[in-house]
Amino acid sequence: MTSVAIVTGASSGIGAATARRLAAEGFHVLAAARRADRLADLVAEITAAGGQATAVTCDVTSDESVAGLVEAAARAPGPVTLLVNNAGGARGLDPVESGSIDDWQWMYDVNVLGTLRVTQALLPALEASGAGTIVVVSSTAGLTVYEGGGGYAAAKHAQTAIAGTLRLELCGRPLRVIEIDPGMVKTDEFGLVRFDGDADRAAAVYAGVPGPLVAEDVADCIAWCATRPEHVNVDRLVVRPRAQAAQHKVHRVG
Ligand code: 8X3
Repeated sequence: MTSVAIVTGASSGIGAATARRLAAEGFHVLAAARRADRLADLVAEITAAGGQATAVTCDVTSDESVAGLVEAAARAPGPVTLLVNNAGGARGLDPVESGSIDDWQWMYDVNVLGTLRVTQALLPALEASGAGTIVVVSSTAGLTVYEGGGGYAAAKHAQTAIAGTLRLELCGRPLRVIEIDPGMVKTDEFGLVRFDGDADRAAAVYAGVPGPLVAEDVADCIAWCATRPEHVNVDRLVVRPRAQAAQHKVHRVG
C-alpha cells in the first residue's frame, strides 16, 4: 500500500519542492497550505509527472483547520508514515530593541505553535502506521543567532527545542524525529515575506553569493533522511551553501 506523506507549507519554496520530491519517491503526498490555487497547480503538476498527491487547504495556526488535515489524513489511501513540518517563515530584520511584537507573534505562531499543533494532531496516525517519521524544518537560525534575526532565531530555536524534546519523549515508540537546519536558501518567497514584499531587499541577501541553496537542495536532504531504514534516525542535518561557512561568513563575488 502507498505510504502517505504530509507536507505543510507546501504551496511554495521548500515545501513545494519537498512535495514534488516525495511524490517522485513514491509517497502519496498530502500537500497542505493556505493557498488553494497554488496547491491545485502543484497537485496537477505532480499528477502529470506520474505521482500521487492531494491538496489540503490548511492554516497551521488554526485548530479547526488542522482538524481538517487530520480528517484528510484519515481518508488518504494508505498509512501516514511521514510528516514534514515545513510551514514557517521570517518577518522583519529589526534589532530586538525595536522588534515588532506583531512580527514576533506571527513567527512564533507559525513556526513554533504550528509545528506543535500539527505534530500533536498527527501523532496518533503516524504511530498507528508502525513506523512514523516526523521532520521539523528549522534553520541554522535555530542554532545560531545573528543581528536583526532575534525574532526568527527565537522561533527557530524553539522549533529545535521541540524536535529534541520530542525525540527524547518518543524514544521506545515506533516514531523518529528529524531536524533539518538549512542556511541560506534562495526561494521565491522567504525574503519577500521577511521584507514585506520589498523585492530589492530580498534579492540583496543573495547578491553575489555563488550558489545559494535552492529549495530542491533541501528537499533532497529531507527525502534522504526520511527514506533511511526505519531503525536509522538522522537527528539533525545542517545544510548550507558552500559559500556560507557560518552565519556571518558568506563569500560574495562582484
Ligand atoms: C535560514 C534563514 O535568515 O538564518 O532559515 O539566513 S537565515
